[in-house]
Amino acid sequence: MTPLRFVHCADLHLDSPPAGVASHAVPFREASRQALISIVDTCLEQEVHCLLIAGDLYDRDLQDSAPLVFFNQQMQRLAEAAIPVFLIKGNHDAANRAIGGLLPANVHAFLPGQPQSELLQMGGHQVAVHGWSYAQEDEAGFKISDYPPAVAGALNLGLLHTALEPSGPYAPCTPADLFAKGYDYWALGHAHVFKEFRQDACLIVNPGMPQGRAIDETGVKGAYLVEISPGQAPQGRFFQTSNIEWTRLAIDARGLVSDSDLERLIRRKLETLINEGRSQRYACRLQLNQVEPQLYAQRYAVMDQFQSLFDGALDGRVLIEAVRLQARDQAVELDVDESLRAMAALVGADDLSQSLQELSEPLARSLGALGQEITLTKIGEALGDQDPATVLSQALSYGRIGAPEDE
Ligand SMILES: [Mn+2]
Repeated sequence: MTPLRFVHCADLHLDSPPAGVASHAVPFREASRQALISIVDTCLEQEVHCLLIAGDLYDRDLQDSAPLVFFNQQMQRLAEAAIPVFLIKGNHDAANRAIGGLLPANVHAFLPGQPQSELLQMGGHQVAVHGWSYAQEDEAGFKISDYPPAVAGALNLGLLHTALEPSGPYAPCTPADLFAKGYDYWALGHAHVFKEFRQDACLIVNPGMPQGRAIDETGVKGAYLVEISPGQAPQGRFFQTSNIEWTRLAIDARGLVSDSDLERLIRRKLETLINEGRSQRYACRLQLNQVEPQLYAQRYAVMDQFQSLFDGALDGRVLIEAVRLQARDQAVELDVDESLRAMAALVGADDLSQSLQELSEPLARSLGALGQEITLTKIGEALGDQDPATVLSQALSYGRIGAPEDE
């Protein structure tokens, strides 16, 4: 007998716009639709027995019917291949009334309330699919004990949208609770990152989301293709469905004092990213670290310049979500003259404590915030048996008392 074969996806958030790139070309806005197309393509190519959708299909209550029409068209492609679809609602689409009505006949939406079971034959296997939809955003009252016991002699698949935490608003439960149900496979949703847990012949998977939408959803995103033979542990593999990859690109700008040098470095980094060939497109946050004072002083102009320069660069394969600059460490602007005068006064002074008093003030002024670090007390402590001139020249060089531990 051939194994039961299915695709499991979750958290599509269909048609929700990518954060921070709303003004961009249609391919970027439609990334979630492309991901759904990829999922359906895989279902057809792999001749799966069903598709499981574990919540947050939509981002919110629908404002218009466009995403619904698109979803139904894709489900119709599966209907033509006689592939059933099982879906539950998550916290984001709990309020969505469109789900459950107006769906193609091959799509079964589980209802809110008590978890329900669908028993059917697929690929020669007796299969029980158990599921339940959120009625509202907060489902803190959920109890895993409400899920039906495993049906003997069947392959048992559980659909659940959960944060997989012992308490909280998102259907609280733990992996141990899920293993205890005796199901073969748990199709989870909610965490936007891939997670899996195995115990004996049970596999719990959260496939992550099919397409990231914001800079905190970095990396390749996708869905999960699963095969189960009765009596054996499920086998699965993640497959990519995202065509835009969110990524943070960290660039060390140390030593670069012209924007054209920095521009060349960024371009090289972006080309390297593209050449890695992981994703069709990248939505990047450029994080420029250790920026020299000359450039940092013009940081707002630099941000605007690189944002417009690289947005849509490399044949439209790069999108800039944001440019962030971090100043170089120890980029302290000293008032050298004032400090040197104070040092000279100190070295030639009879009354050291009086001179220290006089010194600490210009030091504090010239070192700005670091003046708090170089206090009179600390100078006094550091002096000990050391030469005052050494202590002070270190303070001026490094912006702190004592030589730096490293570098
Ligand atoms: Mn969710």
